Amino acid sequence: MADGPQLPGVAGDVDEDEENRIVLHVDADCFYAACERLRDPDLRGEPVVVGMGYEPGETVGAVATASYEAREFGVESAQAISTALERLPRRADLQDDPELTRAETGHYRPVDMDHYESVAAEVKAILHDCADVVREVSVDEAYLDVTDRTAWEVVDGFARHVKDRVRREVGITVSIGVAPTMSAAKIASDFDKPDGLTVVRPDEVREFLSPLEVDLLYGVGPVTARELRELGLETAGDVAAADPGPLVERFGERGREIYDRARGEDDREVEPRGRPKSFSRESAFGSPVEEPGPKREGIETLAAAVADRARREGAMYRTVGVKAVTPPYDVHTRERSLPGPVDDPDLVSEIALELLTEFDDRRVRKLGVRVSNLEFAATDQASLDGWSAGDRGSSAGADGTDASLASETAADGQTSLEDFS
Ligand code: TTP
Ligand code: MG
Repeated sequence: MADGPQLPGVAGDVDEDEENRIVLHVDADCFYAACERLRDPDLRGEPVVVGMGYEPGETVGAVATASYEAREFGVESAQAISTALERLPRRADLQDDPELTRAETGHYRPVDMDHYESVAAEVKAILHDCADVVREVSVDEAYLDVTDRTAWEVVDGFARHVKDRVRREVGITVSIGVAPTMSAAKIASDFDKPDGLTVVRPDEVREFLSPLEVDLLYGVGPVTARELRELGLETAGDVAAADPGPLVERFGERGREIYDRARGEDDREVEPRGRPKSFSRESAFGSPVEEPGPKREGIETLAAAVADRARREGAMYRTVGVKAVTPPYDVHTRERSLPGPVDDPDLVSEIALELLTEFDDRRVRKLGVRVSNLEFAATDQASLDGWSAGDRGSSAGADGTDASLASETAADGQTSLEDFS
């Protein structure tokens, strides 16, 4: 009976810190369809399919996404549009077919990335407000490290607050997974979709993963999953309990990774994106505007906001651009480059106004200003990186089924967070 009771955790401080990282994975629910509902409230509660190629005469095309009501009919992302139309005919074709009932039909909408990116920017601004470290992975998906903002005891409330803010301020729902690792958080966000919140505490990770099908593990697509099954490994728990030797033999380094992930081990840190490539801001009019006055005022406000943001980030710019969206939804961009980088808000405004003159007698529904060709003060270049491939943690991504989206945010780095206010 020499010493008093030992304080738990004194020994492995470092390990414990790692174990206790709190990672949120946030993923919007049926994102493109949710965006369509924002501008057309009649679509709420209805089956909605967003995709290409459903207009009469078109034969090729695919589903980008389907609302959860449309998924009930068997419509899903990446499906041929012809299959989707068989399972869920268009509401627009209702009167042509006496056999059809209204309840068997759905609404089809074309993909409009410009609109979805505007909505995504609003969501991401909120996420950046809620966390110091945010990694944007795709247009509707991000990881947040919130270790310094909350604690495991209260993280449910924290995550609910994030969900509430997005719903109130943007009008769409997101699902959130909370876990001590990125891969478990990613799986958790998908666990209870839509509008889900799943918290996996550090001592629950193995138990949480164990019953899941191997397809859900990071880096496992349909082909790998089939091979794992052939080895008798059906669930993450099977993989976790297996001898890693044959896995490494069969799949190489990736085999080790699959094994680690199945055991809940993942030491990747949430790293923010590298330097933004541009700063932009855009704003929509309530209805299309033709008079030059309000258009010029809009451009001046946007130019000031963008220049201010660049200055706060310590960035100089060499190129100034404007965007004008004319009805129905035609996007025009114009830009001009300077001989060298500047930090000059008046010049941004002046150039943007000049570029706008081309649209003086056109109706516009939305305007934007962008500065690009950025140069940052040399001092804090240390964090310059973050364009690694293989970012997408989803098993779908690993098999390339959703390549169409991987580049959405990558194309412009953090630009999109600033868009639209
Ligand atoms: P996801 O987050 O995979 O899908 P989702 O948001 O529509 O639905 P969920 O509720 O299951 O998260 O992808 C985000 C958006 O990316 C999606 O709304 C449309 C687009 N997308 C494609 O264009 N093609 C695809 O194959 C997939 C999977 C998505
Ligand atoms: Mg989503």
